[in-house]
Amino acid sequence: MKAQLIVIEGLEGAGKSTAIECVQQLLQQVGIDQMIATREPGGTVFAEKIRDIVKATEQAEQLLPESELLLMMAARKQLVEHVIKPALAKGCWVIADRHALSTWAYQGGGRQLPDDMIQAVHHVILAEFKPDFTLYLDVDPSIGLERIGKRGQLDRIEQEDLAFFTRIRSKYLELVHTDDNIVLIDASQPLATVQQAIRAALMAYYPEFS
Ligand code: T5A
Repeated sequence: MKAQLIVIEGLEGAGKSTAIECVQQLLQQVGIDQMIATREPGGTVFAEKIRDIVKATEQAEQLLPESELLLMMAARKQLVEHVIKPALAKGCWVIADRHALSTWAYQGGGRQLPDDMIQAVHHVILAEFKPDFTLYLDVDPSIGLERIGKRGQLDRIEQEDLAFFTRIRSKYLELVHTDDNIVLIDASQPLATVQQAIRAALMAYYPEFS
């Protein structure tokens, strides 16, 4: 079977890190041993530097939404060309913690940048490149923020108000229904139930796994 790009999306605290482990376990169980996990922004030397910039709470000046959009896209371009495409080309599966849907949700929904601006930059950077399958972990922002609040310091984006995250969730929900390759998982449920739902969604999408 051709190597696939599987993306995990969702708000902060939705449980993406845990979901990635769950996907990795299932792939191993069905005999896929060549796989890597990526995160966005990040995953290459330059993309990790961009990650530091966008997450830093100490900002010498306000990072404008348009600049944030371009930084996210620059990080993605580095990752796609230097890591994701080469991995897929040699038959290695890629499990990604966030990808382009995050930009639509955060910079589009959260920052309220117009769709045509995002589409224009997206097209320049990625053209027709897209994930094979996406799991969107849906959680009310208040639950996600409560989960991450327990780990202490919040980064620049995590410090935004509830309305910002509510707009992001609305955008995710709008987009999920426009693409058959995206499956919504109710991530407010107990961890074991979420993991069961993730496995079921993957088995349904990839009948070869059964
Ligand atoms: N961003 C990113 C953009 O604005 N635009 C873009 O284009 C891109 C790509 C990335 C930031 O950049 C933004 C989005 C982000 O703000 P990040 O640190 O990678 O920053 O942030 P997140 O991806 O949101 O990572 P988080 O760690 O915050 O969220 P996760 O990975 O979803 O959460 P996870 O798995 O670490 O879980 C958090 C806690 O909840 C518990 C876990 O055990 C953990 O303690 N938990 C549960 N508890 C109860 N029930 C469940 N079902 C649970 N699931 C998890």
